[in-house]
Amino acid sequence: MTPTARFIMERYASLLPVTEHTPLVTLGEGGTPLVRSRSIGPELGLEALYFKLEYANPTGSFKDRGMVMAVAKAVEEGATSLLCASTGNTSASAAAYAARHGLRAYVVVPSGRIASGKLAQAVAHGAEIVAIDGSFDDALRIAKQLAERPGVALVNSVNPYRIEGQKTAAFEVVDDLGDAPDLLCIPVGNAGNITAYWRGFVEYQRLERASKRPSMWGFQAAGAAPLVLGHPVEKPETIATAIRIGNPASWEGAITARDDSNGVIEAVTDDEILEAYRRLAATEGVFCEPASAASVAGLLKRARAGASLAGLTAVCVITGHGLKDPDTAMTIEAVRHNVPADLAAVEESLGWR
Ligand code: AN7
Repeated sequence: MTPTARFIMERYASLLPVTEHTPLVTLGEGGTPLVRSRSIGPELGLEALYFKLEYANPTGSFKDRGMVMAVAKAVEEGATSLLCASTGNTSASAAAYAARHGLRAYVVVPSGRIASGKLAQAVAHGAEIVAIDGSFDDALRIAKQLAERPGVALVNSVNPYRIEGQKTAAFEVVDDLGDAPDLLCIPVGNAGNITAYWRGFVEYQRLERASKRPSMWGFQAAGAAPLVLGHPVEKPETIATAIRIGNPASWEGAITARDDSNGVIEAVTDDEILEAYRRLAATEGVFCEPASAASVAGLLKRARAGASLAGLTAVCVITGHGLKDPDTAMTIEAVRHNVPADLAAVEESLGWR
């Protein structure tokens, strides 16, 4: 036996669609840290604020939890290829697991709208990449049609195994805290993740591993907020390219999570996202991608609007790593350029002389 019990297919096998015929697939996903906030939580008067660092998964985003389950079932069912539409992270994850299991990966992405780190991953793992002149929603529509070919497994979150694998993040939160938190703040794009967390919390309460379920606070980017508006958005636009989605596949799941949990789904502007993004990096040591910062931006916004947080325990899901999107990080002018290679010049540039 290898010491892999923290990996989700082993740790939560009895709560997943794992049979004796399901291969154990792992690149080390799951078991991600739940790190306590030192700055934002105390400022907001929360009893405790935690960041669930899903960027600590093997390809740098939460997608690996669902992907490992989808790939295991695809292999079990004899698929030879994986296929997905993606704003970037799903394709990076699919490409990695496909490479590991000798499958082809086909990914359809919106041209020019994928953060460079994510595209680099898909390229490195040898995926077949098609960049369309259209949105993620166009890409998903086309991918669903392509997936009718035999031997091809569609691994977007319309694949039910994706949601099953992803729900294990909620299990881990409860296992780490000893009970469910009061609030779960999460960015929402295609809405698979909020659907999955809710399922996980509901199942854990049913199993009496949690005494309660959290209120689900989902946050969309203001330029891509169909769930807030109540109708699809034709031309979604946001700096948070991961959640630049106008017609979420798991629409119903998100609404159920919101309503059954007495929660909210609200919009945050790009400026609010960037403020939270910078604050997380500069005061918490948490470097995430812009979409992930939407969870914290939303919490800050609701606090400013007067939401009463005193005495509550909240978890913000940090879905993807900051290194995915170096271009956004580098919009902060921080490097002192063209400094001569001598001590005095470096001291001078630092203001030490
Ligand atoms: C970092 O990779 O949709 O609401 O194709 O990459 O479950 O879609 C990514 C979504 C949040 C939103 N944070 O999650 C894709 C893709 C990050 C993401 C989301 C995504 P869902």
